Amino acid sequence: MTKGPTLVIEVVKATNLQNKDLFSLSDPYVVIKISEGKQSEKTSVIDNCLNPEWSETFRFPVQSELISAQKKMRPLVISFKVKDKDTLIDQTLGSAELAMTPEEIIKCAEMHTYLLHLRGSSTSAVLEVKIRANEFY
Ligand SMILES: [Ca+2]
Repeated sequence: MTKGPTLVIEVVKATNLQNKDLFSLSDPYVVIKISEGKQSEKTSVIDNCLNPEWSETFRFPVQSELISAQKKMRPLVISFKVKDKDTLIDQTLGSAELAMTPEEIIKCAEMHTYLLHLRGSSTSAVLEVKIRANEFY
């Protein structure tokens, strides 16, 4: 049981992803990282799909990240990278970041939906995520 603030992040879905596979469609999954990348999680891979729906929820205990963000007067950065699963090297289909101040996180008790436009995508792809903060896990 982890005490302290926890970020609850649901990766809902992506729309209009770029196709990077030659003979089929991309096989997307999402990598989530908190701040300097000490914590990361990934969704499952959805084969052959440009509009994947994951609806997967992850919990990140962020007490030490919040303290360090407060000290450095910086927001906490949550980064999302959508990748295409391949046999050799997984290519990036697009990425997005969300910066939240410690105050915003503490106040974020209800689920907020964010529509993130993916950088590096030639197809104006959008990633939908939901975020809320729990005081205790
Ligand atoms: Ca692939």
